Amino acid sequence: MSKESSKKEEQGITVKKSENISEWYTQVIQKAELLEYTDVSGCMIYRPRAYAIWEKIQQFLDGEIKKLGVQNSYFPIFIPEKLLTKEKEHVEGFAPEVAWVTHGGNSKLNERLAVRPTSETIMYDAYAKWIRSHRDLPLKLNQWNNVVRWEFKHPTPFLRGREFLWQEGHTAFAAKQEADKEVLDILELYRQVFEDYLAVPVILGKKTEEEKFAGADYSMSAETLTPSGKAVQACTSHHLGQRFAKSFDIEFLDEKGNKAYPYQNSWGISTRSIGAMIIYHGDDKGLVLPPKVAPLQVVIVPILFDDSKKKVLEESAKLVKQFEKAGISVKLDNREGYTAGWKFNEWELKGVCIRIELGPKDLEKKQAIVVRRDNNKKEAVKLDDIVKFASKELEQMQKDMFEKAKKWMSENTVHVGTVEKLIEAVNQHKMAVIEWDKAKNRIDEIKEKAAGKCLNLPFKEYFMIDKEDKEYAIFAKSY
Ligand code: 86X
Repeated sequence: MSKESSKKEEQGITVKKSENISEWYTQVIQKAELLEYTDVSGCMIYRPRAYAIWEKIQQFLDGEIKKLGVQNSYFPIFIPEKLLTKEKEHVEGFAPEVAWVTHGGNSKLNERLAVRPTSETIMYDAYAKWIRSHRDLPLKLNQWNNVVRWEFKHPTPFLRGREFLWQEGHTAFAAKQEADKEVLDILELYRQVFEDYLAVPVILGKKTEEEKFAGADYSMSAETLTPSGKAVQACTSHHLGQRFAKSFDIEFLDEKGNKAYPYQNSWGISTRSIGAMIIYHGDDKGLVLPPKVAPLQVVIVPILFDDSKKKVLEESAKLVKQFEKAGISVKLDNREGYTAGWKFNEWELKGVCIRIELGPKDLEKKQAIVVRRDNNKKEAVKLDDIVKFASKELEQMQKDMFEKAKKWMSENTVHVGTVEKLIEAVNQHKMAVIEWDKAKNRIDEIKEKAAGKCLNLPFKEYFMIDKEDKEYAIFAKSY
């Protein structure tokens, strides 16, 4: 049996995105070799294709936060119970999700240790030692790490799991204004991650009092409605005020020699963002990745016949060199034992942005066929122009994918005048925009009748409908 036929039945996605999006999603994630299940529910293996996407996000964001003066660091994964519960309010709601280490080998520990669900407590315990004078401020540390939250809801790859990857930034300032400004600076960087890298449109806004982080004075978020009809929040930027400073005794002497508490922020973006991107852009053939986060941007598939094989492979190898020189990631698929058609399907499944087909007939005409993954656009391009052409197409593809996603989201966002209409819209898996005054006392009813929640109160620029001074709220079902 050829390699091809033995693999055939596993190759494609067997369900349409429009027919069963959750089954489609599960298949894409496994068949595109992104994540693998393990025996621990909610804990998944990030295979190289998934991790590479995360690395693209990291590269961008890490560079940007360093420009803001943030430094990377690492704190222990184990947090003593006494520390975790020091700021009462913030732990209360989360307590059922904490995973505990109780034993080392056979001996019981004197104090059980939490596996970090987030690092505020362990970091601020250290901040209390490090912050003494106004000269020690601002202090801006970040961690790229993993966190564990022992959820009992059904896990969804990337979107809901018990262990995930993120960055958590924790900063302390002498003045509230500086902290307030940073909350927005970070939110803008997160917007760029979503819109400019993942090609996912987001709505920035403030969390309501009910939805904000309990340890925060206020929380900002970026929200998106995915084509499954459920919204995703994959990042938040909080202003913690002086609450943690007070419970962790973080005090400093200000310029006049008076004792003061610093103002703190914390902010994070997680691998959830990748899940939102996959649901948005994938299609019935599999993954579609925006060029800026695609681990592989171009694949060259030579069409091989015995008599012309050598020449075609030589020319393909030349193209590879040119792409590499231009900084475009490229692979030559010269595997034997698979037909060209089978390879096309495979690279489509894995979301490679551009496929180049090169056969002997093309070679005679000094051209190759270039196919774009997102819209299937096919064009014969002269070999001399191919790298330039492909690089333009990659840029265009990045833009087109975002515009398409943005259009989809706006078409699925409805403005409603009453809570009744809102419940109807959310039940139709839409995002509903309503005057906050009309909805704020009926949150429980909305939750009950539509299984929806308030995502955030969007910034003015999103829904300046008629009355500038009105505050709006967006509602949807959510992951
Ligand atoms: C909230 C707050 C904050 C830094 C972020 O949203 C961004 C990055 N942290 C995280 N949060 C918790 O504080 C929390 C605490 C415990 Cl004990 C828990 F089990 C789960 C939690 N989940 C979220």
